Amino acid sequence: MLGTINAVEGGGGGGGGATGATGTTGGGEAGSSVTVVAENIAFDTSSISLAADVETTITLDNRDAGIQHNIAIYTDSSLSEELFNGELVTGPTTVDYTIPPLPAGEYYFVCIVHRT
Ligand SMILES: [Cu+2]
Repeated sequence: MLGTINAVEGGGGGGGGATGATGTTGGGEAGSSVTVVAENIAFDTSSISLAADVETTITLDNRDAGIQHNIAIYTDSSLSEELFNGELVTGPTTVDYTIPPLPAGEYYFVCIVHRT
């Protein structure tokens, strides 16, 4: 259960920075909140977009009865540097995680129970 987070500067029309605005095709509009569904030990998406530099909310909809999931955020796919680690919740339930502001860039999210 591994996915990527694109933190993009919101407000549209932000100046193209040194990183270049290569845009993610098919990526949704970045917002201040997003919902991720966990079902059958899998997330319903492998890529989410969040607004950069502001506090955001990720809602986890855990539909797996009796199974614990959460969302943790890391700077790279080796999951060595943790930026956020949400509380584990046992499904079926939903939980809102308040995510601290993330600088624009790419991050990785996982369920720590089901990292692989
Ligand atoms: Cu899990």
